[in-house]
Amino acid sequence: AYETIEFEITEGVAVLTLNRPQSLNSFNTDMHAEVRDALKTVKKSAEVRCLVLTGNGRGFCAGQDLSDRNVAPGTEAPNLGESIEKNYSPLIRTLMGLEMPVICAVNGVAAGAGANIAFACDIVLAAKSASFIQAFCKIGLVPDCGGTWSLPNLVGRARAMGLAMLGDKVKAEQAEQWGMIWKAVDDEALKDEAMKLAKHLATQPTKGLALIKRAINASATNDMDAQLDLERDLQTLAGRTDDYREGVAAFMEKRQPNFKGQ
Ligand code: T3D
Repeated sequence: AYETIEFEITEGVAVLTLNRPQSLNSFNTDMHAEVRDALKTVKKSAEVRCLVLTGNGRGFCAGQDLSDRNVAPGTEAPNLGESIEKNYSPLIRTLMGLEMPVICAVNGVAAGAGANIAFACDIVLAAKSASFIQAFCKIGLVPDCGGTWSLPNLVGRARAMGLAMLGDKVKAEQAEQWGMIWKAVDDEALKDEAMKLAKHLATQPTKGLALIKRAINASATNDMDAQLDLERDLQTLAGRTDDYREGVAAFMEKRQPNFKGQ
């Protein structure tokens, strides 16, 4: 059993809940290891067709646990690059590479790496009381977990620069208005809405959704010409799936499709 997270799989949906509420679910090495392990299960499982990431308590995730970084004057600085390389970047690569939709249900404050982990997910729902903070600048650091890539893509350079340099708190509804997230929802409705969406997505053509994710993510760095080529290649793959066959057959027969995720 896990100690720093909760993890369960029901009806094709894996739910990974960060569970160190006393420190607003900040990451220590144990939590990194347990998240890594759970995501390995998600990746391997034939049953899972959607992942939900959320947190327990009043925070979603406050980034790195800073009590592990409080070094005495005169002693050697921690090697943060190593920590990024070993823990944070692989987590982002895994979430963005998972061949299924990843929903982030942001239940409370998402600060530092916590905010940028949310932005690496495919669909972000946030409780109206939740907020996003690029806290890095306040302790002399640089946004990580892909924030310097995802933020300008989401909100444009001017807002990305302001958010990263000032570390202002962006409330969920403003995050929705700015296009940082999919939707802000009432606090009490967050879990239900996230699960409803996840269960729906888990019945959809998973391979097709995974290809959509690849295309949209690649668009941030591709030009139109490269993107047209990529769409051709991905459509070739999509066109060979059983779910595409089923989708067309169901349309022609005027019935609901029964997608298997294959
Ligand atoms: O180091 C590396 O490996 C490199 C990678 C870095 C990635 C990063 O994420 S760096 C950025 C680290 N995160 C932060 O700088 C955010 C720190 N937290 C905050 O600024 C505030 O806690 C919040 C704005 C998120 C929330 O504020 P508030 O007032 O709602 O709550 P609070 O009272 O500050 O926090 C509640 C408790 O959680 C408190 O503990 P206590 O006093 O009740 O015992 C607080 O110390 C603890 N907590 C919150 N964030 C962290 C934390 N403890 C350790 N590490 C944290 N990041």
